[in-house]
Amino acid sequence: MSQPEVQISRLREDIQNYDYYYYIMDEPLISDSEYDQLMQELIRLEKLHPQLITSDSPTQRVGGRPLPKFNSIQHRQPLLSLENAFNEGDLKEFHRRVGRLSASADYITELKIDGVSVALVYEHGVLINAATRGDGLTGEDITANIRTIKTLPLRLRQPIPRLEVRGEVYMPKSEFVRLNQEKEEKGERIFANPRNAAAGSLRQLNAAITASRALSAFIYDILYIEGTALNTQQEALEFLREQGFPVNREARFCAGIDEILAYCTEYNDLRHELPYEIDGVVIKLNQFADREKLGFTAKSPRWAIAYKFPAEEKETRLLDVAINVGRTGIIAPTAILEPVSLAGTTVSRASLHNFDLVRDKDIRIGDIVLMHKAGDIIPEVIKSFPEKRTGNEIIIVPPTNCPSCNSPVMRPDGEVAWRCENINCPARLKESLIFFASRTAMDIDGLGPAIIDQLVEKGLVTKIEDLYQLKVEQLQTLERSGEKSAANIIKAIDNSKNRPLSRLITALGIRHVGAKTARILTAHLSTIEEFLSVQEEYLINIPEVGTKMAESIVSFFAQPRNRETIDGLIAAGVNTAEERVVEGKKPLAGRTLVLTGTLSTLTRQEAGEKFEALGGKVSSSVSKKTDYVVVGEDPGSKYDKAVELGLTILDETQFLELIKGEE
Ligand code: 3BD
Repeated sequence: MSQPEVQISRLREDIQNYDYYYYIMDEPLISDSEYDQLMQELIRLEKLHPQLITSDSPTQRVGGRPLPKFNSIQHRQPLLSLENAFNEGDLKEFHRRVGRLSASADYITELKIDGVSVALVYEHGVLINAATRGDGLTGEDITANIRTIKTLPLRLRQPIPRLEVRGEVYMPKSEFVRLNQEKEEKGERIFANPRNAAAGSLRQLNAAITASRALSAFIYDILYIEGTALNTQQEALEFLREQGFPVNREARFCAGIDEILAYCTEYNDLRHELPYEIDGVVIKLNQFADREKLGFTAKSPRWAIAYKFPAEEKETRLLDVAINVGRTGIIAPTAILEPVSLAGTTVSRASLHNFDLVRDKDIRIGDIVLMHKAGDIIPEVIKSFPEKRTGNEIIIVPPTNCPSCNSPVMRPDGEVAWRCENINCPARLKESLIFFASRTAMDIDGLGPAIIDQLVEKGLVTKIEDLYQLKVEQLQTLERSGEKSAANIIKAIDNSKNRPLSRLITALGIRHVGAKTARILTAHLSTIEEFLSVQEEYLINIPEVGTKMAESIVSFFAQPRNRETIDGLIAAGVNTAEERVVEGKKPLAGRTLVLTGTLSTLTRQEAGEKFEALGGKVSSSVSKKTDYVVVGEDPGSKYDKAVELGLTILDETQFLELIKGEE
């Protein structure tokens, strides 16, 4: 193998190993920044040697262009269904049937993940294709989408000649909540539950969209394997885990029906504590030899059954509808409910999302409504019961004017949401200020909703920039929600003047621009002035920026009111330039470097000093622990040793790039 080949394959192996410990063993071996450095190094080497890129490289999770459509894939093995059990009686009946035909009554119980069923095929240990379940015989080719799921291995830990597995792709509850919040802010239709969100995210012809959603998966079944003999489900799960698959840890060995019933009860109670949604338990015979004795019906195995948890739905009364005005002006109806206990909490409010939905579901004030929790977290009205009406119910319609500032409400083309378009609306201002001061934005400690509410009500703050004119005496006049003294809040406001530009951009609350996007933008635009004059054409040339985002940014900075805010912030002394260099920044801490040969633009001494200034250590001898070997003209034996050990070797240009990237 050539030198770059060795370096690349070492890096890949390392990253794959770190991934395994991070995603599968929940035991990170290195820090995120160390991991990022390895990844960046691999990307750099692959850019230099594109002919060495392989499909199982960790850099290849999102690649390629959007597909014109999904191809269909014929499953080699038909994917079976499961029979359902809804109560104890059904489970006992299943156990009796099993007992008549099987030698043992050893079961494995698994959580029934509420996701999307998929089948994956690996050849010689490399993921070669992935398909949805479809009708069990034919599914859709979603290989590109599956590759973006970080918890699924692109390469197994052993080169199994052929392995086909099935599992469930799911969206964690927290990601479901985040995604729907984002969609609601954009005025887009939200997903009803994590399963729909997972399905919608997987069925994206553009895999970059799938990649932006934190999907995960659990693998639970081997459809086909070559070269390994397995005798029980327990062994199969262990084997899958060893190969690097995410395997759910709650699976349990159960000897007989009593243990099965106990498992079902236990997890019915525990389900709200889990970070992913489950809708039941799957009970499977453990011994494969026993399974053979039982065989299959037309569609499902006789040796397994799915116990479905009872639905968590409750009836209550809709007492009233509150109208909420969000930061972006979205006017959303909120249901005020007679309190009802549901899936582990008491529910008394629920977002009704938008007025179209209220109309379509025919929900009226005074109605008896059926409630559940989307994603096991977010209370939602499923439906009303028109047959239970008394005639006194009130139909809910969108307000014609903003409940806060009374300006007329509008509905932008193609959106489901009505909006208050007055950027000086007090309700919008409050939400904007809460967001501006929040942890991900300007991080102003102590300036929370209670204080902001009073500042706006008393007219002490009528626009964002007013925050920086506040005096201690003014804050002292407020009814204080406690802990933080007026002086501390003023100090925190003052401190926020030194935040990096990316935080200020986040804090402005430009539509489609979150914290991550803001950091991407400020890597290209390093002063607020550049933002003020930026053109759409420039923005869409940034890989992560799309047309919608570019439009939104340009339109934001074109609005006179927003320009005034920025002028006000500049006048107040808020930092509007690129990230200030933080003192004591040591991105290369823990890294060691060896220099050999003559460099052309700087001396070895100077090179070493630059490396040390970033926290790195310079050593005079090469060992396995050396992170980088910088090679100049006429290198000595250190170079040969570095090659022998397969270390990362940098030429002068690469070294300068490394330093520059970290300064
Ligand atoms: C889970 C079948 C067998 C291998 C057939 C026993 C029906 C969806 O966590 N085991 C699980 C889960 C689902 C399973 C099997 N084990 N089948 C399992 C399953 N831990 N959800 N399912 N499926 C998967 C299905 N999907 C869509 C349409 C019809 N059926």
